Amino acid sequence: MKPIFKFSVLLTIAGLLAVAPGCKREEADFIGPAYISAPDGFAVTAFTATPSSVDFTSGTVAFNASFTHSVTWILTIRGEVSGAVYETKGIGNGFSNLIWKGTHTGVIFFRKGENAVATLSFYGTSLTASSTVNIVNVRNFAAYGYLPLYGDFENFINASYGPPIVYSPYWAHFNFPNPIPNVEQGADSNLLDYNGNIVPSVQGKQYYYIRGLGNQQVFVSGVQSHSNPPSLPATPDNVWVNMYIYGTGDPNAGVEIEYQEDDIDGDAAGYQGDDDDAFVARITLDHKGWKLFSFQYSKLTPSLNAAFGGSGNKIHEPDRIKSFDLVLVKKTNPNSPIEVYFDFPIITVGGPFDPSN
Ligand SMILES: [Ca+2]
Ligand SMILES: [Ca+2]
Ligand SMILES: [Ca+2]
Repeated sequence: MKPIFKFSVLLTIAGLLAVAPGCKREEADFIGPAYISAPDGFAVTAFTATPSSVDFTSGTVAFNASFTHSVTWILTIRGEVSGAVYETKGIGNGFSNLIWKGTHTGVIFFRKGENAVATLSFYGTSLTASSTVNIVNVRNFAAYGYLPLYGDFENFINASYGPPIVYSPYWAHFNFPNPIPNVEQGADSNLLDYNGNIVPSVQGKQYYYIRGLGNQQVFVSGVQSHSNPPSLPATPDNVWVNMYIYGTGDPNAGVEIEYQEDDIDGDAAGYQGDDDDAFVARITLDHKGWKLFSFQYSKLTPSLNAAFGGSGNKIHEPDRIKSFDLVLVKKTNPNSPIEVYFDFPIITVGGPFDPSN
C-alpha cells in the first residue's frame, strides 16, 4: 500500500500549503496552476465509467462525474497487473464524457486482459471514488509509426534455434549461429538484473535482452532488425527513432543504435557496411528503470567505423533505411559484464513517439 501512503503525504503537504500563514488569497497574483481544495461537506455524487469493458482497438471509455463543490480533481487510472498509469486533472464540480483512449502518461503500457482502476482524488480530503474497467484489448500503438516486425517481442518463436536463443525471422542475433563467449540474449520477461531486481515488462509481457561480458574490450554483442520499413519521409528533420530501454544505473553499460541506409549513390542494392551510411544514437545506460529514448533522425551522427557504416555518403536519408542494429558496448571497464533490456523500437513521423496522446 506504499503508493497510497505516498499520496497521503502529498495530500497532507498540499493541505499544509493551503493553510500556511502568509498565503494571501489574491488569485490574480497566483502563479502556476490554481489548486482548489475540497471544503468541508464535499462529496462525490456520481462517478461512472462507460463501458466497463473495452476493446481499445475500436472503442474508448467515457467517464462522468459530479461533485457537490467546484474543486481541483485528479483522475488516475492504474493497470492492476502492468502498473501502467494514465493521469489527468481539472477544476470543476464534475465532468462529462471525459474520453480515455487507452493511452498512458507514465512509461509503462496498459496490458491486454487486465483491469484498470480509475480513481478520483482531490486536494484537502482523503475522500476518493473509483471505478474499474476491463481492458479486452489494448490500444494499437504500433499504428503511431513504423514498428519493425516482431518489434514488440511478444511472439518470438522458439523455432529450430531452441533455447536459450529465442528466434524470430526479421531479427538476427549476433551470437547465432556462432556463439559469443559469456553472452546471453533473446526475448524474455521477469528476468533478474545484475542487482537482483526483477526487470518488469514495459509493453506487453516480453522485451529483448542482451547481457554478459563478451570476449572483446568494448563490444559485447548485438541484434539486427532487418524488416525493411515502408516508405518514410526523405526529410530527416521529420523522422524520429524511439525505443524503450531499461537501465540499472551502470555507467559501464552503453548501447549504440545504428540505423542503416541503402545510400542513393551506393554501389549495390541494400545496405553494405563499407559503402553505405549507418547513423548512430549512442546511449549510456546510467538511468534506472525503463525510459523512452527518442532522437530526431537528423541529429544522429555517422558511424565512426569505416567497415560498418562509416563509409557512406554522410547524407541522412531516412527514406532509405533498411535495417538497424542495437550493439551493447562496455564504456569504462572491459572486465565488468553489462546488460540491456529494450522494447518497442518504433520510428515516428512529425514528432517523437507519444503514447499519452
Ligand atoms: Ca513487448
Ligand atoms: Ca547499398
Ligand atoms: Ca546516406
